[in-house]
Amino acid sequence: MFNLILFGPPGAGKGTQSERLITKYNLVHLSTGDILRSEVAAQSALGIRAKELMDQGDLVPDEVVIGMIKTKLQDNPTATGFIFDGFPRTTAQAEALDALLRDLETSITMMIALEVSEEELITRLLKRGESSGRTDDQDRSIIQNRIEEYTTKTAPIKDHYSAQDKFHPLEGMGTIDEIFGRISGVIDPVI
Ligand code: B4P
Repeated sequence: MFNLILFGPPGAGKGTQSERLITKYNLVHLSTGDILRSEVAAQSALGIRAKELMDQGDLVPDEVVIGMIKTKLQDNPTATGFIFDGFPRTTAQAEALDALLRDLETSITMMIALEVSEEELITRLLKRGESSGRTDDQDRSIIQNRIEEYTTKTAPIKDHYSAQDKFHPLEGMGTIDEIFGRISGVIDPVI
């Protein structure tokens, strides 16, 4: 199996690049942001609880997202690989993911981290907020909080995968095509 973590701050291009990568490499896309937003839309108990946190730009509790990922892994027993987009976002989530994959007798192949300046992140997210209807993309202070959550709770995960020799930082500025080319350049020799 080929299991990729696409990593980066909010607005780095994880969702955008994942859409292309799943087609090129025939992978199953697991985006915790998308799964949470579908729970919110369905007004499930989980969605109602998550909405308040997401609207403020705070992370949803670890046990909630770990449970979601576990279910999705079980739902896809014949997958040839997964793209994890927006997960893991804490060290506890990274440790849980390692254990879940171990149970399936597989592991993370690599983590690709998209590096983008804070100014560009804010510009991209505010632009998406004009059309997406996403509350968390429309307010500069909420975007700042999401970046702060990333810096304090998510960025340290780099060390977890660096220690396993799986961490690949990449320039995330440029056109979507240019960045896709850079990502493919890291994956193609391995897959
Ligand atoms: P996510 O849905 O993961 O939100 P995101 O980080 O904003 O998405 P992404 O980074 O994929 O956006 P993209 O760059 O593609 O999370 C939302 C919320 O859900 C979190 O704040 C949290 O509350 C919760 N959550 C999710 N996962 C969680 C977890 N594991 N644990 C706890 N809580 C969790 O797109 C951004 C914009 O940039 C788009 O408009 C795109 O068109 C544009 N763009 C992309 N690439 C570009 C480029 N090269 N140039 C110009 N624009 C570009």
